[in-house]
Amino acid sequence: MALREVLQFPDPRLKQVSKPVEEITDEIRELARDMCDVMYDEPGIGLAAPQVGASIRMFVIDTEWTEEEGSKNPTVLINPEFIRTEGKITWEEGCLSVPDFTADVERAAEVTIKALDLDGKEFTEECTGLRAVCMQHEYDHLDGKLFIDRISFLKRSRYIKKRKKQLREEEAD
Ligand code: K1U
Ligand code: ZN
Repeated sequence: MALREVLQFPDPRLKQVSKPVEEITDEIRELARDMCDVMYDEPGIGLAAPQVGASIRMFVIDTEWTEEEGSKNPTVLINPEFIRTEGKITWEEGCLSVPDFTADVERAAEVTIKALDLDGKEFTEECTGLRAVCMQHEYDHLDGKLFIDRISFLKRSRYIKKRKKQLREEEAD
């Protein structure tokens, strides 16, 4: 089965604020499955619905899986909300929608997040380290924000210039 395409910066759809999921239908369940397939195929440790062109508040995350280990344990979060954030941590982030770039980003070091699962059941999770960072990164996608919106003006401008050149060269090929 064909995988859904991951939208790339500067696609304007990545800047939209996503809408809450009103009802967990079969279509939503299928989208969540497709998003997991894309996340493991890329590979990534998270993926938000807007990255595959669906402007709804849902993301998937699996910070444990590695190609070598092979055991997949994705968490699907629908209509997520942070109910606690504490401390500060700096992590070098990347993004499947921001090709060929990583940068240090400061985030909360510990978070508690509340969300619905695919059965519509509410759950909370407390996390730290990479998982906390990834939760915040994916949540940002739901608000139309990318990690490059959280770095200095100079670093962002340099990346945008490099990306525009890359796109011009791709077009010329
Ligand atoms: O949102 C995304 O595009 C996924 C992104 C999530 C993320 C990475 C790093 C810090 C915060 C959030 C990625 O997964 S980029 C790829 C990546 O980091 C990775 C891929 C394979 C193994 C380990 C990491
Ligand atoms: Zn991302």
